[in-house]
Amino acid sequence: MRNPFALLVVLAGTPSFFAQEPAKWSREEIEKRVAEIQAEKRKMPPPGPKFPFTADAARKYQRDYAAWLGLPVEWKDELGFTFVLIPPGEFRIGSTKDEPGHSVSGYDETPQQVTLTKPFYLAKHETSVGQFRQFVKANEYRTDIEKTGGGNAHDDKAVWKHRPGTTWLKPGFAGPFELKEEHPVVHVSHTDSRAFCAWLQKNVKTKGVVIELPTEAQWEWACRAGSGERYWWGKDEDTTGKVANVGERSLKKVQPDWPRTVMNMDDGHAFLAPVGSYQANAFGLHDMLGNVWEFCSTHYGLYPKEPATDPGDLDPKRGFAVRGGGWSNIAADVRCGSRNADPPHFGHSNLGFRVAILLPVP
Ligand SMILES: [Ca+2]
Ligand SMILES: [Ca+2]
Repeated sequence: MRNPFALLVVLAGTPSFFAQEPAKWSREEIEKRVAEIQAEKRKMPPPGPKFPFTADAARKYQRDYAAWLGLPVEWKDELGFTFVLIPPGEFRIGSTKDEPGHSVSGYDETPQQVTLTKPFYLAKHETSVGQFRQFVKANEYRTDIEKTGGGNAHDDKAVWKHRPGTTWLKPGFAGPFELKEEHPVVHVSHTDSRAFCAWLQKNVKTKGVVIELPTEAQWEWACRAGSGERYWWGKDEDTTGKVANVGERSLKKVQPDWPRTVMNMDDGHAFLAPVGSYQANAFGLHDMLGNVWEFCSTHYGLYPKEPATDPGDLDPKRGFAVRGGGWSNIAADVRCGSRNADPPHFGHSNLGFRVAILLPVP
């Protein structure tokens, strides 16, 4: 090629080009920049689009907000985590009564107006087995499920129950499955997830930078990426098999006695899929819906009627919120508004977590 830059220009015009190459920032550099931002006199941030907004508006707002902060939209840390900047904003959490699947599992989804005032980084993927392995090695950590002799999984008749011997290394699926480092970690409890975040937090030097699970409100805002519909991709159930790993024909194929309905399509994975196997939402996050349910930092509870700013815990007597549905679930459980809750030491073969970095800016 006569002009070697021509290819770069062509590639740079492709939206996915930069998305595939996270910026070369280290965690130290991110923290250093956060400390600088705190010391600066900041002008007004770019205004957020009015919710609901399109995928294009979400991407533009995310880019503009990152540029305003002088931080990357995406970067990769030493442990192989890619983080994506989620700008702050205002949205409607929950779903309306006429939404098919609304509160189908008995959990409240009454809509509430929510404002998030701070940007944060959210892991582009669910935490993987490989990442969790590094944590276990570094801390000689034993999970809650290892201590209690097993988590919940389906038996060979697909009955969901406590299964002795299942762990994060032996998920116990009732069909052929080979666990890889790229699969999302399961059979980890809320307590284990928090211990993992606390381990990452040890390296943080900048005051106010907190590595945590996302709150339920942060999770749903990030999942929607502007969508006010049932799913981040729109109002219709998936029929392509390309956007989320759910319970569908490939599950029934390897497990003919599966007692529950599956979706009438093929997404190529009966159980866990390697993280990032499906399309990302407009903010660049993979598997927010499907693959595994994800623990949030906050307790489940009824959404208050009044609008809330940076909402936290709801009902401390209830379990911790888990979100997004997973490989065994069907359309109604894998909506942006779907909720569930689990106690702090419980884990199962369809539940993992995703890490957030909370930023004390602007
Ligand atoms: Ca599937
Ligand atoms: Ca998920």
